[in-house]
Amino acid sequence: MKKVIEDALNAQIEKEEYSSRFYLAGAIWCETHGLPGAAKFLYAHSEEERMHMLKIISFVNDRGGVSKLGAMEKPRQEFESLEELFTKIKDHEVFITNSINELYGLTIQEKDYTTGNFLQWFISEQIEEESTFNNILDKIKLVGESNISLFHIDKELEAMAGANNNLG
Ligand code: OFO
Repeated sequence: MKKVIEDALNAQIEKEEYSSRFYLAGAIWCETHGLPGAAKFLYAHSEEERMHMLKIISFVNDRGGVSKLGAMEKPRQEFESLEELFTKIKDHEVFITNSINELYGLTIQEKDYTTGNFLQWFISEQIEEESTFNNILDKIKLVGESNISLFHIDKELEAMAGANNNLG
């Protein structure tokens, strides 16, 4: 594996690890603000991000590179509301999509089609994640944040956490 690709994959490993901590911060906020269903959903998503990180680590190591862990920035832990939290999550996923796309572009430029092929899974995953978080955010905006609305959104997120237990 070329050094330039190895470095770019290592940078992505760091972003996925950050994503996992970011969702963990969101889960903690929900759990301490009376939203156990949303917390369950975000804890599960934090695990999912860890799986993304491990997927890349294993690919780098298998292809003759060495995975490197970066210094982690502490994610934000305070949010004004559930809407603000999910807006930040949606923005973060757009950032990750752009990062994966750039990485894919680099593999084309470097004619590393093996890594390009590996990244296809992440490209599809990002389409799915952006759509999931857009839908959740639309729902939160639609119903508002009265106690009864939050109660129902929380139940819905809890059901989604149960349905997404096959973490990929
Ligand atoms: Fe949210 O998909 Fe990885 O970062």
